[in-house]
Amino acid sequence: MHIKNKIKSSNLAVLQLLISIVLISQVSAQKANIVEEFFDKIDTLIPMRDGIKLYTIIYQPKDKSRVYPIHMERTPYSAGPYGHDHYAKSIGPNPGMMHAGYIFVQQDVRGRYMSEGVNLEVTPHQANKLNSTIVDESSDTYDTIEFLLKMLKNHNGRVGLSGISYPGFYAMAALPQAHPAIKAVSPQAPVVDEFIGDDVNHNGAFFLMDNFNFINYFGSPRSGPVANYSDRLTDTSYQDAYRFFLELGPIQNTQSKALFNGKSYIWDEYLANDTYNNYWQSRNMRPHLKDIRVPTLLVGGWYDAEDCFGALRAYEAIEKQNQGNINHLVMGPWTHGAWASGNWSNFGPYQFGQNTSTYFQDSMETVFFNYYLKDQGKWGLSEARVFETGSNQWRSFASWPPPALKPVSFYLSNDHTKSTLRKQEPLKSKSFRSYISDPANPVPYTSKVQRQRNNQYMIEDQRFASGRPDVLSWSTEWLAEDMICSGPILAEIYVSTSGSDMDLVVKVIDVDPDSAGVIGTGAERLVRAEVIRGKFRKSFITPIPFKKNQPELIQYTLPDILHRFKKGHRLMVQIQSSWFPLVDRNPHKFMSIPSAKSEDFKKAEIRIWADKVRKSRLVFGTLED
Ligand code: PG9
Repeated sequence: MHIKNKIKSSNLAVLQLLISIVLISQVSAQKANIVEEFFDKIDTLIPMRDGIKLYTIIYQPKDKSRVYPIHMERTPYSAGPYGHDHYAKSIGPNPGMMHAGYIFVQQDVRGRYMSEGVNLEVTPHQANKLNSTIVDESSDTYDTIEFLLKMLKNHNGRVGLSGISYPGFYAMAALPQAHPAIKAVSPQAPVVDEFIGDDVNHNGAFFLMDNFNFINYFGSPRSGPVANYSDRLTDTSYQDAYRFFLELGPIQNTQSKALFNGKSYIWDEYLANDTYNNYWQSRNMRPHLKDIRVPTLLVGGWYDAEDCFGALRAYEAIEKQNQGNINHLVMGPWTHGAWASGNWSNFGPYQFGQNTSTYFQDSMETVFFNYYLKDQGKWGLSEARVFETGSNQWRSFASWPPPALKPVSFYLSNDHTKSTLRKQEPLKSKSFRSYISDPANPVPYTSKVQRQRNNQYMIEDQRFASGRPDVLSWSTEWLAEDMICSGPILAEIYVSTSGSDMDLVVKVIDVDPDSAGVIGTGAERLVRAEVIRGKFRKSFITPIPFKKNQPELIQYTLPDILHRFKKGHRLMVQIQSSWFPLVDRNPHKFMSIPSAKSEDFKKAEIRIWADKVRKSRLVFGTLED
């Protein structure tokens, strides 16, 4: 008893000591809050033209002896911390910019967190704003800037915007009908078209796991402005995503009482819109990226599982629809938003030999904004600054894709005992390879048993898949020379199915040497992969069924690469018809998949044709060294 008390009292002393250490460190942490030291914070509500007020946080430099440009980020993920006394720990797109002399503005977009109004999924741009009730992200940005320019004293009249992913979309959406004070915009991994290549669907195939997890968090309803949303829509404490989604069954089961149960209007919209109808077309920003006079810096990651498409295709749309404007593309060895991290020197087995994220921040992002918003420094970035994977080096190009690209076709060939990938056209008059695609046993997208998406799936060794009977491989001989492939990859694959619908997944792989005395791992590293839902092969708007066992061409584009297949490696192509649970399962029956029932999901025999008549091939843009 006595000893126990002694222990208790000594524990108490330790506890008191710990509490005082925590308190002291909190006080010094508060003091050390660099943002609070150098900035004054104002929280305000800014009225839009339709009367809706958007919650806006302004960090103004305490030093009022000079004027500053405004850098703004508009976000659906909270502009907070909220309240005059609550300061963010860091502000601005990167640490260097925080100290470079800017007024930083963070805003909750319409209908999110502390802003009033209704949030729309990737708000459609309204080209004709006939009256003040017609609003969009461009008009909300415009009205915010008008207000800020009048309200703030120490600005220089110039505004820049940036953001990553959804905030990247909001930055990009400020470009059409832009406020004249906007002088520089950097959309980073912007969401550009959610049916064709970003987030929600790729070529009409529904990205089940990511959408489910995203909406579980983002889809929480609110009845008005909130500093915090209540809990997630459902408890997803599973550990094995593959098993969870397989056991879940058809996607309509996500609406069960235990799961979403109609609580997220966005999820309802995803399921209700399963063709490229007006809902998705109105959310395609590409047609609106014209008449742009503002310098733009598009940023994306080769390993971005969410919006690699968006960065590439937004750059392309601006380039094609505007003459003589300043438009740059930066593509690095990054996952979604990794360029904003403190250190990105390696990814999985790849060592980049430099910190690629701070390189971007310090020599591109900050320089871009300083130049266009403050006339400071020099801006000499080439049109496209792109990281070459496979050799780990940055390269500069006068345009993207590089002007000197030479198209080279690699044909799938079954002419020899081994299935090969050859520059020669196939010779056989009738040849195919086939597999059974079974919705009860879909091909996993990763070898890892994980709850969340395995971020490394985009560079994962595909040997876990190539051993399966429902995954087919073709590969070149060991390369005698380095081969540099660049730009988008065109896939033209002749398929037939015993069902009336099918998915096609084409994977481009770099095979490490493992033979002929060369030391290597034999790894089949994914370089690029993409899916298309077969019924959209002719039109994303009007799907059409397959005729049983009748060969047909599926032609589609895989997102760009800049990859060096080194001498001694092989180029490999793998084909499969499921990629689970990244993509929901195809029932192999022509129908609206969100209304499919368990009994609709059937096995199908898929044939991949490779002969004189049906020349299945991949076309790469190749570059001289
Ligand atoms: N990629 C995310 C997203 C944007 C828009 C819709 C759905 C998802 C994001 O990271 O913001």
